[in-house]
Amino acid sequence: MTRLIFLGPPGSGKGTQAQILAADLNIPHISTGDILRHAMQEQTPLGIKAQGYVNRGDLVPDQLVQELVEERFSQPDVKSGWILDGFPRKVTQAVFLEQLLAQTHGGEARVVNLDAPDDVVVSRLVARGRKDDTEEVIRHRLDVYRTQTAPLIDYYRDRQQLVTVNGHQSQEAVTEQLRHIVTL
Ligand code: B4P
Repeated sequence: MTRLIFLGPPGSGKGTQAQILAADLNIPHISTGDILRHAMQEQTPLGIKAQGYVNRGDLVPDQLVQELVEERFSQPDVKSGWILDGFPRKVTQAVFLEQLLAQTHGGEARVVNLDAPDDVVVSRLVARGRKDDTEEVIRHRLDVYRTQTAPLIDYYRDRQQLVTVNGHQSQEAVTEQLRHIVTL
């Protein structure tokens, strides 16, 4: 069964690759960013609480994101596997996820660390042009990534769950490598 977590700086290709692979494998693609943006668009209580953080490029408080992940993992489709994209983003979230998985689906996830240099991710995101894709907000998201999310690389390496893939290649080349990894 495929259980994958995508780590990496904003713009490294997490969402892009997670979507392709999940469709290939016919398993859910769970993107906390997509769920938060949908909630913001619908102006649900979660969306209203999250919007300031997302638009500034700050992490949304753990409790809000953890509740939405817990709710998503209570749905039956996750029993056949899943790809998590954008969660966990902090060690506290990783500890939460470990406990949640122990209670529900058991088994460990593999963690794909998609890596790409800052100048590459900035130009990709500026070209995409989402509301939080202005150069100033992107630079802030990169700082947040370095201070809060990058420690997860060592966290998962120590647990022997980590595989690193160079995200600075064509989309097709990255997909090819990931397809290889999921068949191992
Ligand atoms: P996310 O939605 O996770 O956004 P992201 O990190 O910017 O990356 P994304 O996955 O969308 O982009 P990708 O690299 O695929 O997070 C947004 C915000 O939500 C956060 O800032 C935070 O506020 C909040 N949030 C989410 N999860 C949270 C959590 N767990 N805790 C707290 N807050 C949370 O693609 C980018 C662009 O690059 C695309 O245009 C794509 O076409 C292009 N691209 C991809 N691969 C390419 C390649 N190989 N070559 C050329 N271009 C490529």
